[in-house]
Amino acid sequence: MKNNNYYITTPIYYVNDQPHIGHAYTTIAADVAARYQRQCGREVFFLTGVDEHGQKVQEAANKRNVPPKQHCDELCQRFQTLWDRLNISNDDFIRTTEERHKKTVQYVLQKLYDQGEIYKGSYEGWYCLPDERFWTEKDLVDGNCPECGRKVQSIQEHNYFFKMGKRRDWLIEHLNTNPTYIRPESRRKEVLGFLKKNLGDLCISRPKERLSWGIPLPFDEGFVTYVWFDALINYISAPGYPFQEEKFQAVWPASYHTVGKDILTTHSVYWSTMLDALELPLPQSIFAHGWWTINGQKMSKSLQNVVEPNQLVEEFGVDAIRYFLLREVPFGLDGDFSHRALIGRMNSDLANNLGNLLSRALNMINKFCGGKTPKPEITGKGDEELKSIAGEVVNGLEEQYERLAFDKILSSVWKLIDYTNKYIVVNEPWALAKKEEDRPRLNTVMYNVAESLRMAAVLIYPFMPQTAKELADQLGLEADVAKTSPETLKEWGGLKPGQAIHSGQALFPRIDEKKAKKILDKVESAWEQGTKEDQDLLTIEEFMKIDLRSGVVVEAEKIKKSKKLLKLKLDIGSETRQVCAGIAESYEPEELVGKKVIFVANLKPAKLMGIESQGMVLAASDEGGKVVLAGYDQDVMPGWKVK
Ligand code: ME8
Repeated sequence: MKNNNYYITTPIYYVNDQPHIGHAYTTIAADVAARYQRQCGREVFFLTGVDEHGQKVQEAANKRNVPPKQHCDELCQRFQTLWDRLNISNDDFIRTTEERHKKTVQYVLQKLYDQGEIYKGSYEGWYCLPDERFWTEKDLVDGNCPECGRKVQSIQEHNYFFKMGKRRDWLIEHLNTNPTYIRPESRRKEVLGFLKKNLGDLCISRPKERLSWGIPLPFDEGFVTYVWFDALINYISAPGYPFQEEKFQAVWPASYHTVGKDILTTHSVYWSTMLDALELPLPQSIFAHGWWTINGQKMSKSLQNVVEPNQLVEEFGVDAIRYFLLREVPFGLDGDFSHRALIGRMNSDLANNLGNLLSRALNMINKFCGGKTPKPEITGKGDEELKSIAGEVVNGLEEQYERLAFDKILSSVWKLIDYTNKYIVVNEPWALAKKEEDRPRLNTVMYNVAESLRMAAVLIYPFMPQTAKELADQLGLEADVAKTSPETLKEWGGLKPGQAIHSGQALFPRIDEKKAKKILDKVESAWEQGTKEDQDLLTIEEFMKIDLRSGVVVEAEKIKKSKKLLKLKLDIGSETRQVCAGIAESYEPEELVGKKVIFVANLKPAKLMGIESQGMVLAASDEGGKVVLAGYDQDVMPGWKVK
């Protein structure tokens, strides 16, 4: 960390679709870190934004039939609205279509071009359209894109390249000498593994005739900038590089780039080498977190409806969602989202352990102590343990935040909350309240409980800002939890005695079985609908299993007793196949001989009217039974693959 500054970023999300729970996850995590650092008194710059150029966005706009900029404006608004709802405290929001960003991208391109770091070359190889990535023959897995498994296209064109490959040894050295550059450790090893292979140069342009929606190269109007080269620069364009030198110098290098594991290579390899070429220092750490599935399934458009972040906030409240996402799964590992687990945690951790503790404590302070936090007098059972648990929580914080170990932080705060509940049970304030001579002890017990709750308010603030403020208000705290450094909690006893409490609503209402059932039933029926819609769709892999071939009819005859079927013999290049086709009402056998058809070659053989059929010919048909064979608009040879 440079001086007292802390600069944290999220990826800038594509505006090709609505924000979903995965986007919310990274953004909430970065928000928690930013809020904690602000509490500690650091100068925080927290950046998020949207990635608006490139093929994906252009295609999404085309699909909606609106100009790309209008599409971006509308989708960008959805992200911003969601971040407001999720209480995201970003200091800036960058859009890659903004002038300030374009100017920086063009500056960087020109600078690297002038330095000889960018050159024009010709590219021949494979291209994955949805991922917008180039691959060499060696990279392909079963002939498909190694990242997404989809089909790649063969491509040949002139383009501009950034000299990335020559920086491979330097980057390996940087990773070896800076073990926390990529976190968690398992991901650093993954990147080192990736770098073992040869590292090529990075194609940083796209010819305008193929893609127009991008930032033009300043030195060649015929090209736009590759979307990843454009997007990564957001991390320096937002803080002002190179036009606002002072502002930029104050925040760069970033303390943390938080990203999902899907985009670790682009950050650790492309971005690091780009920065090196610009002679800028590298960020301190890149953290790649894991992947959320939904009830064990990959997020998809239809399932996404069930866990749409706005709906979740409406149903469960913002803080419960923020808490759940960071408590349920260690940051860095993959996790599975389920409403059942969310309700479970809301009831146990939030309503029972925390919510009940506050309402019990305030009730007793009202009843036994005249509604004011008492002054502690006599020490006794459990005091030392309570203080020592609180000490452990506070002392571990800095290091845990340094590692972004959110689940660990929360579990240790809940250890304090759980122990405070036990402390009440062990000390029985209701019994102490019965005897005047026990009053000094009662005062200590109630003071300690309130002090523990005050600590909890400060500690949970980064995760649950609204709840923390509500907790602090009910306890009657004067200090703003957002500005109370957890450092100050190192000493037990910061709570001022004599403060009036203000009991209010329960922090978290319990979701009883009836309500839980209603929610789960609703989710399940939406879920079934969603998965059904999903099942109706073929993946590209499923489609590719169908072996479609061109075939030529060499023989055709009627089948006795069948009005509809004809028996055909087809030359499909490698062999002759016999098939039965339901086209007898539309075609005479003689007119079929020599016809080129589309043929499904890998269908299980079947017997129709006692005749073996090994495949199927494709045809269109209307409601009235008219059938037209599918064919070609040019001549084809038997056995060609149809795709
Ligand atoms: O990749 N689980 O944008 P993107 C967890 N524009 N996190 C998830 C997730 C899931 N199932 N799905 C998405 C891009 N994410 C580029 C980034 S940065 C210079 C350019 C989160 O809209 C996660 O943070 O595809 C992932 O890295 C990011 O969304 C990808 O967002």
